[in-house]
Amino acid sequence: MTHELPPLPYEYNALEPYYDEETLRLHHDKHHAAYVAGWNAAEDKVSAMLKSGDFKGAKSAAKELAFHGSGDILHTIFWTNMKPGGGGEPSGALADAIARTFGSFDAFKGLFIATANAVEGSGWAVLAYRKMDDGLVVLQAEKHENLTQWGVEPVLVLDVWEHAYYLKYQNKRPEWTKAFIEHLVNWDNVAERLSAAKGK
Ligand code: MN3
Repeated sequence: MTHELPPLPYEYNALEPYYDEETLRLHHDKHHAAYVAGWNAAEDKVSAMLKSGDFKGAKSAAKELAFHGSGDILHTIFWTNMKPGGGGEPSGALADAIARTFGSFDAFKGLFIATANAVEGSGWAVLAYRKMDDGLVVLQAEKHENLTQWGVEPVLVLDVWEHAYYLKYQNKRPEWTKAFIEHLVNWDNVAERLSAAKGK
């Protein structure tokens, strides 16, 4: 799949004076575009590895998928999270969920801004929905990813912490991962999870 830079849902000067035209132009046309290009390049690398059977580049490709893919996903959400004449307070179900989780809108706002201000280096503050328990949570993302893609629903996970395999496999993680994929995966469960995540 080729990823494309989504157009802004408003003019470049539409968020003035709070977000200036020059910054928005650079941010969207240069920075966001670079993440889209990086994501496509990383996927090309993966395709090449799958064709050749040479997986030496797997680690760097995974890092680039996480970084550039998350960069595209977060910016795509970010542009639509803003509008001319925005601000104020939410209403309806969102307001209810925020009040239920954080106590009040003002309390949420305090937490969200403090979280954003305290990001170490480059990153984001994120209000996220957690499907598992129908929960809301405020998080930081260092860089864009560390090391996930926002918006994904895990359907197959493999624990490679040593606690997951050390007693049996000691330091031989590749034996553990091989055993997992060849002998342990419940693909019916993975299929069910995928179907549930798709909502059908
Ligand atoms: Mn940015």
